[in-house]
Amino acid sequence: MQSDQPHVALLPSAGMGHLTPFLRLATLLVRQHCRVTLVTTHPTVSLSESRLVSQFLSAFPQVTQLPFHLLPLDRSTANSTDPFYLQFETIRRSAHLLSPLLATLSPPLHALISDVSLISSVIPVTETLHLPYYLLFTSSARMFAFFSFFPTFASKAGDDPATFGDVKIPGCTPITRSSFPPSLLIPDNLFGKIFKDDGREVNKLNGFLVNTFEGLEAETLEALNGGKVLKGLPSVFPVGPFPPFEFERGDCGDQLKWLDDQPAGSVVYVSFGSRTAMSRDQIREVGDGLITSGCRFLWVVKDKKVDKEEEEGLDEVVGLELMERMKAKGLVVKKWVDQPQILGHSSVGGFVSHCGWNSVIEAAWHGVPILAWPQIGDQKINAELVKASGLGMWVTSWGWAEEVVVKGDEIGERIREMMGSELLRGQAARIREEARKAFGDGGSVGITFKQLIEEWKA
Ligand code: BUP
Repeated sequence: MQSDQPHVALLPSAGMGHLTPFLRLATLLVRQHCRVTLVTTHPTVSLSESRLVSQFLSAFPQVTQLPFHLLPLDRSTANSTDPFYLQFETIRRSAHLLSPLLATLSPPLHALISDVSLISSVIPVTETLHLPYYLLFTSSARMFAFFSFFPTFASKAGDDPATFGDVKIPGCTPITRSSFPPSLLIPDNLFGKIFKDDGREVNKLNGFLVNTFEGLEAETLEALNGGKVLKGLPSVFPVGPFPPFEFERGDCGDQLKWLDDQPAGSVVYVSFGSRTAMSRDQIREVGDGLITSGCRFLWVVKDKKVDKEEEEGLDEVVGLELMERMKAKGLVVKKWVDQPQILGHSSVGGFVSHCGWNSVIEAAWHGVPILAWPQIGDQKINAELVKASGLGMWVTSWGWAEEVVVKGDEIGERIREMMGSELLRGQAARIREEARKAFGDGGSVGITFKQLIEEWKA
């Protein structure tokens, strides 16, 4: 470790979609010879989170772990049933405990990088410690523009979700009300409250790191850094694409072996991320759709929001008869898979995805076209971008998970369309090239990290 390199603490919040990019960022910082402290919250919501933290810490013994034991949350005072949003709130209400923990670190910190849902609770900590404060925004730059503009937009609409219309963010393609995260349209919802409280404070931070790159989000990055979205907004650093790293590798031998036996580009990979609890009816329509498509497929089934609650097997969740019918062309699993390795396999030619941002970046990294099917949260805003960038297609009429059950025939038809599209394949390949160029020697990732490190050392 070079003694003049900065010491940076990372504070992720909850869920694999947040933890994964934090650990990828930590890896990149270690590679840049930074000293890294990882704040690990206890307890975590899911088993996958604790497993990934252990894998990371074993791979990087030079990283300091700072355990952060959370205070119990009185749930009657937090208006949500979502275990991940409740965890955000638990961390927020425990944040004051961080000051003494961070103050004892040696050598002293040069910066703290936290997750998005923690901003207004972490500001008092960084102010007390006179610590530069950065955010790793774990979604797209487009979603970040929406997040930073939202308080201005909402206050003009009298802070009443019933009156919210489409939002025209200066310099960005407009976002329709139907793409807003549904929780923002529920009055007094916990997520909406955090979103607005944090959004109001963005100008107090030192900067924002986003796992994106010019080749994917040039227009929005220009609007953000050109002062169009919000006057006085601190710099937005496009530090992506974050590639997947060795420490994340999971046991996926069975799936890779199966993929090895399939022709190049013939398999559609289907996953709706780590937080989607799909209904039984919809799961069965997806199964029918996969059969109807005539394509080979690898499908990750999930019917609970949190992995600890996944008790039933595939035969119960999908149904024996459907499982039998799917055997000829597909592999169906109900467990954590190594998605980056699957997407990187030459037999995978398309991805039916919920458009969680990490999944989008992983598809871009491997040049795999996406059929977007957003389920919750920021995913429609990401899906708009997937479509606009050419990385994939999106059937907007499919709606949010809880709104409608999409029929198998239609799913099958759209999968066939994506898998047969030369145009999408070409566009995804071009985006892959852009992603590799950004990450490669002399690319924007290295330049941006250099800039950040100089800023931290100053
Ligand atoms: Br499920 C699953 N294996 O089986 P997103 C997910 N992943 O490697 P999300 C696996 O988890 P939010 C599995 O590669 C990605 O890195 C996947 O993050 C990995 O969506 C990560 O794509 C999931 O951002 O989170 O989980 O819905 O909505 O918070 O972004």
